[in-house]
Amino acid sequence: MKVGLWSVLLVIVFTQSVTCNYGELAGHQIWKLDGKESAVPVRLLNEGLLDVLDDSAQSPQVRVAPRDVKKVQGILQKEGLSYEVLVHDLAAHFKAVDENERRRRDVSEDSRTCNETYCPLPLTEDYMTLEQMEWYLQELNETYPELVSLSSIGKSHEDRDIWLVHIRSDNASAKSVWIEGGLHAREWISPAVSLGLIENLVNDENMMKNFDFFIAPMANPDGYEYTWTTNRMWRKNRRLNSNHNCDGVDLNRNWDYYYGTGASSNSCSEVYKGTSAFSEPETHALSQAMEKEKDNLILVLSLHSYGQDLLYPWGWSHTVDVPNKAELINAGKVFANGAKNRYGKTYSVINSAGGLYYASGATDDWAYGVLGTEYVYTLELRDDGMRGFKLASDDVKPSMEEVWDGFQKLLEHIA
Ligand code: 0X9
Ligand code: ZN
Repeated sequence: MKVGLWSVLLVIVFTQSVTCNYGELAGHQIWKLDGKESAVPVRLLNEGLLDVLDDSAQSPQVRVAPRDVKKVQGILQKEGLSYEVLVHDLAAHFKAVDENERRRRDVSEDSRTCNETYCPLPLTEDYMTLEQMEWYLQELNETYPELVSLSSIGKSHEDRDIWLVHIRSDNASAKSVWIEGGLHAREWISPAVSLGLIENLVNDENMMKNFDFFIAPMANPDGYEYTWTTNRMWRKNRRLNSNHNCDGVDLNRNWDYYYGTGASSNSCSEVYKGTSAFSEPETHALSQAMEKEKDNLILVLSLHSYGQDLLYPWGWSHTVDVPNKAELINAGKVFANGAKNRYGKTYSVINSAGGLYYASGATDDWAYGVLGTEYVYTLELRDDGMRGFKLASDDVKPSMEEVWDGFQKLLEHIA
């Protein structure tokens, strides 16, 4: 009897702890819009009226908060755009998805809990909490003292460390590769794949012959923590803006290159650019650390989700081409072919602004335009829209594997 009661309580505690990050999403709807060519979704995104989830798809999917449903309906009607409601209540939808996942995997809260001496590190099997990631990085540092150095390159708005992993080459003329993960909080697959790349790299001597690697797997720790505790769909950092109804800055609109031309000045927007370029401690820390390596950098890869696209610059303009556009497409296809081999997933090589949407102040444009790095991409990871940001944990391992495959081919090509 006692055992029975405990199991009921444990299930309740577990269910509550994994679903409390949906509270703010009650009544939020997901709509599929007609009209890929329309500029309306991005206009409404800038105005803070909706959240564009995947604009590369044939029919863009957007999230609309209950307070904005009527207003957005009216605007779409006026613009002659139709839509279909895919999800009526995102909180209820996510709970149902979790319930299925829980039945399938029988995850226990123990698999997430660290104590002073032990921390479970699922790595390829599940998304890790921030605590688990930090534990993993410390262990990595201790296990490979010759090869790896771990340093904090700065602090987030809420005073968390932004970690940089340096995996050293013993070749003095090696070029450097920079990988950024987790800039957008809800894109959980991004830090997961970044850690997967680290794990593969430290076990592969070949790659170190030609390249030095700098990897910041968790560029937005406050936002990530917030997606675990409070709002699973949080994208921005945790800056408290002067308008307290709407906090956060989009860290991929805050870099100092064509800052503000394709971003929002409205703090309620998911693409709010902040008060000035590099106003945010996270982008400030990342850019300073990148500057130090700039003379040697050959590749900058910023990991995001979702869409399965490899985006090349520019993002600030779709009429101006980068000088080495043909080679970026060529090398991008080498990545995509490599990534397709194992599981048949297609990654499309497209221009940021033309193929996705016009947006400035992102890591990629800054690395290309200011640092002058030759190969620069934003990689939008799995999936193609079925699960979106709520990608199941059984996608973690195959995502890591296919990106590793593509990444190796890309580096062979660059070398
Ligand atoms: O909008 C973004 O910041 C990226 N897409 S995401 O869905 N992960 O938010 C794409 C950024 C592409 N690069 C530029 N526009 N410069
Ligand atoms: Zn992103």
